[in-house]
Amino acid sequence: MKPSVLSALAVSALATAGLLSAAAPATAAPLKCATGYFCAYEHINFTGAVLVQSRAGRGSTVDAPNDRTSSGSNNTGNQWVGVNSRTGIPDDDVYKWAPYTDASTIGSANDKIDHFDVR
Ligand SMILES: [Ca+2]
Ligand SMILES: [Ca+2]
Repeated sequence: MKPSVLSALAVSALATAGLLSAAAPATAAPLKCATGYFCAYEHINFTGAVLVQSRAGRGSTVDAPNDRTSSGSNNTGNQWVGVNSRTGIPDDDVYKWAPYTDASTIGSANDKIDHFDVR
């Protein structure tokens, strides 16, 4: 091949590689939760819709879309407790975030939390 053809092929290969990497649907980037806030996410690994973004103080109850939370990030100095509301029997604390902790998955509490208690 002539040098010009080789370079054209190289450029083409590079362009193709670039397009492929740009189009590849890498796992969704985690959403950053601001300092001082607690954030709850629809999906694991801090992805999907941000269901709760709150800096409510200790003693607060923070409502959340029912049965959707799958991960959460606690950037506050308070404990945040995910609560499953129940009828006829006491509500159930299904997951607890200690101050300044993240949970990329929440095990058996997945898609159960209906509100958060800040303690
Ligand atoms: Ca979910
Ligand atoms: Ca529930």
